[in-house]
Amino acid sequence: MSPSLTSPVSGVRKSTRVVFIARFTQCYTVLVFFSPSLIVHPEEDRKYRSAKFSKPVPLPSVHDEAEVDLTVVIPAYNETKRMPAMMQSTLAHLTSSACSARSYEILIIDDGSKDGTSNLALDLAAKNPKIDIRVITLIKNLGKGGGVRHGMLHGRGRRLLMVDADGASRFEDLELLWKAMDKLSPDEKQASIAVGSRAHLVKTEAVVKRSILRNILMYGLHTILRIVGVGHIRDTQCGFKLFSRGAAQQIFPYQHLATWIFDVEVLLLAKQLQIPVAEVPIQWHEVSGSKLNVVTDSLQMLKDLLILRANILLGRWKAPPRSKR
Ligand SMILES: Nc1nc2c(ncn2[C@@H]2O[C@H](COP(=O)(O)OP(=O)(O)OP(=O)(O)O)[C@@H](O)[C@H]2O)c(=O)[nH]1
Ligand SMILES: *[C@@H]1O[C@H](CO)[C@@H](O)[C@H](O)[C@H]1NC(C)=O
Ligand SMILES: [Mg+2]
Repeated sequence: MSPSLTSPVSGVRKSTRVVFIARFTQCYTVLVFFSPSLIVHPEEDRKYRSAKFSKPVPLPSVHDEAEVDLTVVIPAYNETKRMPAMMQSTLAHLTSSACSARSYEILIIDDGSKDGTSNLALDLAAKNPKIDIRVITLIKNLGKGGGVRHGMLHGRGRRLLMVDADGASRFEDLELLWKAMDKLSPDEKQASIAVGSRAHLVKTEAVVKRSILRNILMYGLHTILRIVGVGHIRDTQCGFKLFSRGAAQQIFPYQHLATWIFDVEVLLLAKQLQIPVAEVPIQWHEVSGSKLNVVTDSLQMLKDLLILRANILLGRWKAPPRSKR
């Protein structure tokens, strides 16, 4: 073939390639600009108060050896109204015969509340001096994901449970998650996860009673989640999830999102690390006073899902496999 025939073609190819690279670089720059970097907490955040210590003392790390069987991580933002009842049922179960063989601690992470949530939590700690209730007061409000992550990184439990402060889940259902995790692996050093699921409630009163808008958004979210890659989990957003210490060590240091979508990131990291996840149907009832703003939080969620998907596709966000550390 004569060069005069081939050169224009390769010239076109070259210029489209240049345009593509330029576009890609632009998109990449925009992504980097909008992506949050790993959360770094100020010194004050890495301390706790309790019935024993009214002055803040340093928190231990999840990378230390476990000291208790269970850590209960409660993210709380403006929760003075809803937390007392939730704590009552939590303590009732933990002090019942079902848990008598289990040592535990409770971490309440007050995410920069404006309503005295920390004081309420400290009162609860003072009233229950035999129970290890630790109150962590974050200086700045980060979002639920930031609160949960912080608790998970500073728990001493062989297993760590995250649970909402509103009491929407039935705390006794911890036993269902516990048994499901026993089946995956009784060894806390092995990474395993058991998540509560409300999928079986979708056609029942508990969910139908929610506003139409919330239900439409729920179905929309599920469609997007399938695209994002967590279609294998039927209910990603349930606020009742149990992690083995091994799983918490491998996942939470690498969690970027502090907002509502953090559950999806955590489950994607688990999938990438091939950590087994059991989904367990649990009881749930809607509690009024939700902190979720349907309109603004939905837009934020959509934005976070795009950021999450793009960062994972490009390999910017990942957790190193255990063997490589
Ligand atoms: N750390 C932290 N926790 C928050 C924030 N907003 C809400 N939470 C906590 O997240 C949990 C769930 O919040 P809810 O307001 O119950 O959310 P919801 O709308 O009921 O959502 P569902 O329970 O999934 O239906 C509670 O423990 C809140 O205190 C926040 O800004 N920071
Ligand atoms: C938290 O409480 C403060 C003060 O009462 C209020 O200004 C703020 O809007 C509350 N935030 C939420 C999400 O309820
Ligand atoms: Mg709730």
